[in-house]
Amino acid sequence: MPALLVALGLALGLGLGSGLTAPQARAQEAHAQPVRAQDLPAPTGPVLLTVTGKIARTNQNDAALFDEAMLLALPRHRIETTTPWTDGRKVFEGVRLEDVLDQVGAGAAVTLKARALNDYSIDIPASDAREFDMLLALRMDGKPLSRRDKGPIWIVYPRDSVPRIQDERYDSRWVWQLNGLDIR
Ligand SMILES: Nc1nc2c(c(=O)[nH]1)N[C@H]1C(S)=C(S)[C@@H](COP(=O)(O)O)O[C@H]1N2
Ligand SMILES: [Mo]
Repeated sequence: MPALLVALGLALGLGLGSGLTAPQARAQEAHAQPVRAQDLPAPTGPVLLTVTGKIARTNQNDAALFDEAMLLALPRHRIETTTPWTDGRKVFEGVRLEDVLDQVGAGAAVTLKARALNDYSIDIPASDAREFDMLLALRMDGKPLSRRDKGPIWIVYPRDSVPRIQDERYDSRWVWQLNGLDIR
């Protein structure tokens, strides 16, 4: 019984502790976010991705719009993996989701609400981007992803190299036809 009481006390103490420190930690993060006078350059081609929400850099009202050239100006990365939706090992190329988050000053992101052209939408923990280096893939086996086949942007996880993300919870975050990220 005493052990149970100690455990209960600890649990309550931890809950109270985090409740008190969380807002302060958040405030510090907000201050750490660099204030940039310079906005993002405006897109010149068709807009593929619109980022909204808690971002520090914008190029149209409160949003950051990206055309293909803006995305591909970021460092290119690749992930080679099988997927439940394709046959055999595929080479996905694109840019790291985290680099896009950095571009828009989304350092305080907790949740990314991802939206697709087909109105699919799902919340992705921002920590995934740091943990797994997901891609915003624009090409598969060297060919642009077409709208009728998962394009123009597909969120790709390194599925083959990380066994614990080989499950339905993570599969549902492989948003294809991605066109929006709302940063919360
Ligand atoms: N754009 C878009 N991406 C999507 C979905 C969708 O309906 N639209 N479904 C998600 C879910 S819930 C899963 S489990 C996987 C696989 O979907 P499938 O079972 O329809 O192949 O893709 C994810 N990505
Ligand atoms: Mo799903």
